[in-house]
Amino acid sequence: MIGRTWQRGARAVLGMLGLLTTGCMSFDGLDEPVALQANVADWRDQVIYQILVDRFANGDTSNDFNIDTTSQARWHGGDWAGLEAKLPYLQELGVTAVWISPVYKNVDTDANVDGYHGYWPQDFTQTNLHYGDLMALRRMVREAHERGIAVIIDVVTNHVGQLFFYDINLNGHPDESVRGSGEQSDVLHINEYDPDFDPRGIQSETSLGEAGPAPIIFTHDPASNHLPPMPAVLQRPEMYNRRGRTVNFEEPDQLLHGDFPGGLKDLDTTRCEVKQAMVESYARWVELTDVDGFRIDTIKHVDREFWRYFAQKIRQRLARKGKTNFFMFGEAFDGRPDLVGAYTKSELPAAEQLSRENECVEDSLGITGDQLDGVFHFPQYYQVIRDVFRDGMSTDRIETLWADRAKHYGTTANELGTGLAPIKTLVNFIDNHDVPRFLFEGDVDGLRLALLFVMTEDGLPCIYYGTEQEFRGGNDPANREDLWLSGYATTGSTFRYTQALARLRQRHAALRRGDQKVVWASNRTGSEQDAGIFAFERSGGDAGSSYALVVLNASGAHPSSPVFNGAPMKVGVAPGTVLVDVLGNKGAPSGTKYTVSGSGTLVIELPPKSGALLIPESQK
Ligand SMILES: [Ca+2]
Ligand SMILES: [Ca+2]
Ligand SMILES: [Ca+2]
Repeated sequence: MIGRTWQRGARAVLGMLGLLTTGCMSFDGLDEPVALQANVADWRDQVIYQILVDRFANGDTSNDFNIDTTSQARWHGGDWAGLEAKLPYLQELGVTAVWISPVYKNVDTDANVDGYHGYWPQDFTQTNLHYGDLMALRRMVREAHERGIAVIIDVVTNHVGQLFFYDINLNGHPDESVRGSGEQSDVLHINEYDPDFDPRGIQSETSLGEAGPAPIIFTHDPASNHLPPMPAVLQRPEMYNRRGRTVNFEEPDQLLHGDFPGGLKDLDTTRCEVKQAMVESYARWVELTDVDGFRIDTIKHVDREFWRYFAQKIRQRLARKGKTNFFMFGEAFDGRPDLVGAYTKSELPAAEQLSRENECVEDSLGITGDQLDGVFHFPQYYQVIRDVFRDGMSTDRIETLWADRAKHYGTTANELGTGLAPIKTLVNFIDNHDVPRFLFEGDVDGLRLALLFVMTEDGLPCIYYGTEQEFRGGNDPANREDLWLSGYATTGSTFRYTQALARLRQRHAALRRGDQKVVWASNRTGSEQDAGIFAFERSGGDAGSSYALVVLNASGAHPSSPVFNGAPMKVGVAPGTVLVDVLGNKGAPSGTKYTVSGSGTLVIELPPKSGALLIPESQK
């Protein structure tokens, strides 16, 4: 029954699209492209909202096959039609860009867990039928654009889903084999779907010993969508690293070339065919839908040369077709700013390596050093969102993090990119689908501070769906709640607070485009004077005369002020300037005024865990 439903859906889509590709690397003849255009003038103006499509809104019950809403690890029924219907909700919140789950066809279910998240690619050329067909995706994107909302799709280039096994014992079947007696030798369990890493490649073995590289065998189970990958070039064994499962992420060979735990088969991203297939697949999704950017999964598990090729060839191809200002930002799940920032720097490889990389180039545009336009600010997640706003550590951690930014992140714009240096378009987030939600261990006041911070600092704020509804799920999958459980209420205090911040960010150019300067940070904690205070100004840069001052008290212990040993905070506006708190906090309502003293200092006291957003009265 369930299998038949799936096949009916698959046939319907194939029928609609015309025909299935047969040759390798052929994507032509499938569908009509749409007119591409740049829908975003300046990415710094955007407020991104992250959506797990399966969990956001269910707008079409005809695609609800295999769903089980009683388990967090199963399909729940959300789709693009649902997202389209809820665009007014996002508009009301102040969202200007959505980042959605990967759009292609996924492994449907594996080992009793479903591919509802979209990170288990099977067919890069077709839509995930749980989310809808190509027309539904196009309609949603078009409707979003009409409402001034850009669309970013999630892309995976590191791996495919659990699509083959290593036939280690050469019997043609996927086995779980056990070796050793436990007396003279260790007992060893070997799962042919997910054997441990071997730097030589997974080896086959018989009773006589090793017998050369283990063949890989693709599985055929339409009911769970375990089928050979598409495009067909990915059915060739040499397209994979075939070294088995990563057990030590600190070991570079394993980090880059091991199968991601769960049996996600690692592509050989140094091969021209793989590089070209990924550019072809993902450029095509843009050409079919006019989406505006890529959020790129697991970048630190992919060879660096791949990012040069992928980013440059995507930009060149899309720009030729009218899609400029395309934004590509990556996810390196790591707290080290030097590692994360390295993907945003222009870095030409040594001559020999460059010449090898250029062998994959089929046009006249040779490889340069350019990589991605931005990255998730994971170091900030750990060092600020968690340490300062959730756990109350000293605010000089923020100053330290910011001080080193120019050293770690790219400071020049990529050719044919967003027109902005990556250091200006870091993606600042509080929650995402891979970490426990802030409220799992933090409190609402701390969450508000974090929201104030990411919505006013340099870079792009990214709100994870449900944060505005005060969802508090823990680790994956508990942090992937159904948004419909909230009733999409727009009256909750955190929804309203986020909305107010988004509006203020739109109104005041300083909050989007101004340079950033720390005017107060403290290494004190607990009951010490000025503990928890952090203050920064945004002005200058591309903000004209717009000015903003943000003052936070992250301390939960006591009211605090930016003053230490009698020396108050100095600010960058003229003596006598009247600054207005346009946000309001627990201690003072919106509209409260503060006057800069004759010596350029400002006196302000903030209750525990609260913040103020100060704008000159003349600019209010
Ligand atoms: Ca549905
Ligand atoms: Ca076997
Ligand atoms: Ca890899």
